[in-house]
Amino acid sequence: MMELYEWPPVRSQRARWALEELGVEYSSHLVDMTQGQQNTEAYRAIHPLGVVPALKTDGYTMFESVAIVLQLIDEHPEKNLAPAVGTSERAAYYQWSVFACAEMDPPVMMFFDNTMRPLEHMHPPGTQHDAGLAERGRNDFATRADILSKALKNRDHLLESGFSGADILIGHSCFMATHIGLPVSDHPTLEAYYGRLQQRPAYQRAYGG
Ligand SMILES: N[C@@H](CCC(=O)N[C@@H](CS)C(=O)NCC(=O)O)C(=O)O
Repeated sequence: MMELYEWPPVRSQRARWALEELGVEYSSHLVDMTQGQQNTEAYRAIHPLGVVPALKTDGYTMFESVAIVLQLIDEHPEKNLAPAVGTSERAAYYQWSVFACAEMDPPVMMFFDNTMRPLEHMHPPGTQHDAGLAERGRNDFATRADILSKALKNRDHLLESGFSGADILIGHSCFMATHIGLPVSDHPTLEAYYGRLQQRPAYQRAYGG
């Protein structure tokens, strides 16, 4: 059985949401960040950076939330969560999937690190919140939210062909932004899109509500 290493509600939710969409059976290992479990030798053998998520299967162990989602979806082509390789839809799928980790995560984390992250969990220890960096995170997030809003103007999902793994990845960015106080509501098209994603039963199972 697949084993997911997670500590909700962080980026491990992307993997959980994909597992729920695909109907894959899995077990959950909570890596308690408040107890430093991410830094144990046992967990570092699974994820050398000591962050979540990581996924252990009969055949492989892997980390990186986006890579895990893409791999799981490839293992279940019958669920149609990824367009055919080599098509223009696949190009859009790659683009938005990578956009999630390369362009959405950094400003969201920059904002979180400089507003909500408890001082005792700052890296390196002793670092203080920096209001300038928080503002930069907010502005960079807004720029990217505008780009997504334009892409979603006349469609329900990022791909013309409908819901895909790219929506799981960007949808989690919307969740995280909302969760830490970055206003998705300033971007009505993106907010409506996120609202549609939240209606999905698999989303509700993954995010607990
Ligand atoms: N690029 C990685 C980032 C993973 C990551 O940084 N996860 C955070 C939670 S969102 C974490 O585990 N942080 C542990 C810590 O800050 O000590 C991915 O997308 O999987």
